[in-house]
Amino acid sequence: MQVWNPEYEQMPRTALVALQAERLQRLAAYAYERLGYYRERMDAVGVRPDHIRGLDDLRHLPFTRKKDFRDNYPTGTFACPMSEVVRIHASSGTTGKPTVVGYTRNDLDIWREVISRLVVAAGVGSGDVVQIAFGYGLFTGGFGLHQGCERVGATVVPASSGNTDRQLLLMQDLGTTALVCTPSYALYLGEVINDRSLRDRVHLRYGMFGGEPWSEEMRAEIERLLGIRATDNYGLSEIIGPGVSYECLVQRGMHLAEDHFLPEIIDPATEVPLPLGEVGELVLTTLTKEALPVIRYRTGDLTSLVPEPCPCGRTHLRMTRTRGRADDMLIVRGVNVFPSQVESVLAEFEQAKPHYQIVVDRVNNIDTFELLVEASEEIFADRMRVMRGLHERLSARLQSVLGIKVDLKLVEPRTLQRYEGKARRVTDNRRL
Ligand code: DLL
Repeated sequence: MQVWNPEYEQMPRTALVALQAERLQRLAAYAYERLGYYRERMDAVGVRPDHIRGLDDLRHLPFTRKKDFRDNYPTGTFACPMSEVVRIHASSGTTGKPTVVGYTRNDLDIWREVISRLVVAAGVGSGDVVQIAFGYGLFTGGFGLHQGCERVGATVVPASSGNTDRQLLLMQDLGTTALVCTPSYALYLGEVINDRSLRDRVHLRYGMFGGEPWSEEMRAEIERLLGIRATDNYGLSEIIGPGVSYECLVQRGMHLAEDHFLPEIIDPATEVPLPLGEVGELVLTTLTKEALPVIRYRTGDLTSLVPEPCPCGRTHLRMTRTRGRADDMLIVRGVNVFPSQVESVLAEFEQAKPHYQIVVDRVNNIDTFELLVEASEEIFADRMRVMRGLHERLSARLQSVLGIKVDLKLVEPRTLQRYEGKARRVTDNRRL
């Protein structure tokens, strides 16, 4: 298995920890000096940069939240003058203004470096034709993957998102070997390729996916439909974009680029750091960023860090698939429900497809949870009895896993919406 930068990706843990500690010290001083909101918070608890001597001192530093980006909109979070910022990206906030992020030339070099690691870890390199179907623009997906793919010497096709017919044309005519997009879009492309009997005309071998939560079952379906090896890749705009963590071909968790991003897992309620291996909220500190240094950013993403070393030889810790953000969680009749639970249940039923839509509402003060699921072609045709059987078994299983009664509707194949970018499977009509 290829490794892009063995010196750093396979650095012995003791040396890595020493490097992180040194970089953390430098970061604390840099942020204290340049960003008023860190200085105020550190002063408020009596912490000075020279108190930060090792990784154990991280817990003395303040947390950063999404709200800090809103309060300092658009560029009050930048630690250097605009003349040193060479790139801007933004993520569309769920409410109101976008989160604006900036990069110096050095930051772009770091980004290119971590994406190169991601690409090589996924099995892709010089000789591959990589079709990037993430949006190019303010979203970090398109440009983020682009620069690393070029760096490793792959041929990049910057297709951007959408226009499925054109994606398929390019894929066939240019001999695309690796696909980059959200897992939702990969699933859709897989369906279309099979429906149109194009499998013999596309030559995909690898997929580098990310940007949204997906399940192991969905990976299996995408790999089957497209005949590829697919890796999961995690990142967020506030930290750098894609490239924060990436899977190798062992496909058991995503290696965090720990020389640049320092992870912690905390209990989201108490904010207390949890021991290695436990599930909690991922908190990230950037160790080398110049334009937008971030200390202890509360990602809202729930995951755990894997203590065991990876057979691939990389020494950087792996994080497990995120179950989604803490704020994806729906509270329905007082019960906590994650859309990812629905997806795992659907995967147990061969006759149900992984396409679903959840509609939550409140009728006469009672929460309703409607779930639309596509049934497979075979059973939809005219086999009412089989459909009824599936409906009964799936309803019962959902109720036992989710702990609430689900109003299940099986719908015709290919009638629910498909997504070119990140999927939006939940509509919450309650005015809470
Ligand atoms: O989605 C960056 C990215 C682009 C990552 C392309 C990977 C590939 P944002 O738009 O700021 O940035 O959204 C970040 O998306 O906090 C997670 O909740 C979710 N997310 C991203 N990747 C994954 C993943 C990009 N592999 C937010 N699994 C994060 C689960 C993911 N959730």
